[in-house]
Amino acid sequence: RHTFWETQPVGQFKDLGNTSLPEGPIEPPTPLSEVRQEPYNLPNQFEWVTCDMDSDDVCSEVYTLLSNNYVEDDENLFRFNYSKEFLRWALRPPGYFSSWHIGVRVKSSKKLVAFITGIPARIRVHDKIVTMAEVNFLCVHKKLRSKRLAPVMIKEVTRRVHLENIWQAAYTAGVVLPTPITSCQYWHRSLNPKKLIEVGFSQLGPRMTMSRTIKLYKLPDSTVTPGFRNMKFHDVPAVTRLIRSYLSQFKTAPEFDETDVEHWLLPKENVVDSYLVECPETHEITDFCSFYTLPSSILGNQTYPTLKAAYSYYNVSTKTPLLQLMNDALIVAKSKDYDVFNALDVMHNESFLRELKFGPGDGKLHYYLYNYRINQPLKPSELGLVLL
Ligand code: YNC
Ligand code: MG
Repeated sequence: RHTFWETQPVGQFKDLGNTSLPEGPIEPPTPLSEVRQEPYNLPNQFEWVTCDMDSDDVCSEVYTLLSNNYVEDDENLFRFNYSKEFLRWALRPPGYFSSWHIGVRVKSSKKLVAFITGIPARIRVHDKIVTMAEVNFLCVHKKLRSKRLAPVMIKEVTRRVHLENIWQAAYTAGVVLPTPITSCQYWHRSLNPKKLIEVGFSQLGPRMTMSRTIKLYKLPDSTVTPGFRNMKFHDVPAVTRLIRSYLSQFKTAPEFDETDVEHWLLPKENVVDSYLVECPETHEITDFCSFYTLPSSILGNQTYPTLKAAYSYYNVSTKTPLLQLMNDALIVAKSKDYDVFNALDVMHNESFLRELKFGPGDGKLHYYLYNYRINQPLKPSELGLVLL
């Protein structure tokens, strides 16, 4: 059934529940000299390119490909619209490789028609810290679908990852492939219910009027937690300690150092927002919350071109109850004019979703590891990893 994925070193459906297989790499690394030196073959009209995301022109081409051809919801009402600044942030973390930013162009016109990326990351799986590639932004132009280009793209990124002596990867997808380590659900908290209903993102509940709905989702104008403020550069060491200690409780989570925290969590306008709670008496940093900005294009709506969405990222509560911390996150997102706040049911998120009036989305987000077997699937709450 999965003619490509059945050939790959990933957990296979037939092995589900077979506890005799050892946890860890499925295949051992091969000597670097045995890694294929030439790119995989593409159909003759196409060529591989490495996309230099420093270049404004290349970044714009990637932006345009994705904004017209990347992920849509099941009903094709919305399509992710990652901004150029977001793509630059997502693709250039500490230690990134330009060679993992892979494009396919039409030879004759040079038009960019496909894309796939990897970035390096250290991810702990149970007690083992594994250097991996996080693979994302796999996209084939709508006119070139179902021609088996995706397997070639995946093999080519794999080859380039291997050339850096890295043998594992992590990725998420909306589709079911062999074999998820966990399957998560998105939850949505309306901030601008009138617009969300008008564009078809949500529906008026039974026996609800628009004005009752607006009242239901109303939020205060300012945050309630004393000492709640924006994260600053000088907070990087304290936030790193806080987040490292918090993530250590999950069965799978990134292993962040200060350079990672500076890159991934220091606020970047319209890309990532981070807040923390500094105890007014002791000046200790006790809690942290963050979200990233990922708008969606609203397909075929004359009034509203985009939905402004915040996505819950990493949150840490040690003193402020998580519910109160996330309520403050909703308040800042609302004051910054986001339409909706989204969160997966990972980490401790289930403890606030219903109470803060998030509703379950349709469709799932499946998490995968490449060339790494785990003995038992995780519960979403055992996962401490959020990919973009
Ligand atoms: C997907 N999302 O099952 P089988 S997520 C992985 N991830 O193979 P074709 C996918 N595989 O089942 P199309 C996949 N979607 O026969 C499909 N596949 O074994 C598999 N959509 O290829 C599929 N972006 O070229 C099948 O399909 C084979 O033309 C079929 O292209 C697929 O970024 C796609 O949703 C997704 O642009 C490119 O539909 C296209 O349909 C598209 O005939 C809209 O492909 C955008 C979209 C996906 C977002 C993402 C994560 C990707 C992870 C890829 C796997 C990485 C593995 C690790 C590599 C490094 C390893 C090291 C070390
Ligand atoms: Mg194809």
